[in-house]
Amino acid sequence: MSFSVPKSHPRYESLYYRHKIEEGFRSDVAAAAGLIAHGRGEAFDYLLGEKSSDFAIEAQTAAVAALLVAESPVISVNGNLASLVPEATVELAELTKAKLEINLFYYSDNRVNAIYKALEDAGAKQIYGLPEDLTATIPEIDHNRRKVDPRGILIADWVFVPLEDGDRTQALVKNNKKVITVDLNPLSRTAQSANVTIVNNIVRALPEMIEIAHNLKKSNQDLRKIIENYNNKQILAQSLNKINSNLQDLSKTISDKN
Ligand code: PTJ
Repeated sequence: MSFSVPKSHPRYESLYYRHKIEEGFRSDVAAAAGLIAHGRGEAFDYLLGEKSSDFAIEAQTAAVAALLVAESPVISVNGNLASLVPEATVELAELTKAKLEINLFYYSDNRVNAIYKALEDAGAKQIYGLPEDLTATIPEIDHNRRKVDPRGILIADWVFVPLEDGDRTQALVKNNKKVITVDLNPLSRTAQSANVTIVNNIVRALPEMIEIAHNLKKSNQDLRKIIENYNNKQILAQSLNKINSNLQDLSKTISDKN
């Protein structure tokens, strides 16, 4: 199914990414529930003004600094991520020397293989988490996501889990791992329990993180200081304030029209 919406359409970008997630669903990359998750993300993005806010850029900078200083960073790939931004995911992994591991909530061998192909087509050279490699477990997780690759998430110090369900983030934190997430819903359990929460749309966050990685690698900034000075609770509070102020501005605009 080709995408035929003209670029002049006022909601072009939103429709384009809807199409990507739909395509992902048709090719087994995204789960059916991934479509629902995407819609929820869209609703929060609307409330956030569909822009990268300062608090998102700050979290993205801390996240990239963490991936660059990590001893064994891993980017965990699910169906939504692989449908929406496979190339940017692979590029960020290369820049930060993070491993790519497929890890699914709605597990099936078919979906793992479809995501493997999407990442390979996007240029990935090494991909962890194939069905035969899931020989280790994260004990605190009581669903499919407990099965991990012993060379990847099991031994990671920093794990990047974009667009994630809540249980696993909490379990990873309990297992002494530091967790970075991208989640447009600042109230989700993942957003609340991660060490670095990027409240932004993944389609903006990843390209911006790639740019940040290039800049940080060129600069002589102290990356550990960036991480030390980062306060995730403040970032979450700022994101809620942003939603609040956007709503107040919108309601004022509407009432001023009367
Ligand atoms: O591919 P699988 O089987 O691993 O399943 C993936 C999904 C996303 C279906 C699964 O992890 C899930 O059910 O996740 P949740 O609990 O719906 O959480 C996903 C979170 O991502 C929600 O809080 C959404 O608001 C958020 N989200 C959705 N789309 C975006 C997003 N955040 C940032 N950018 C988006 N484009």
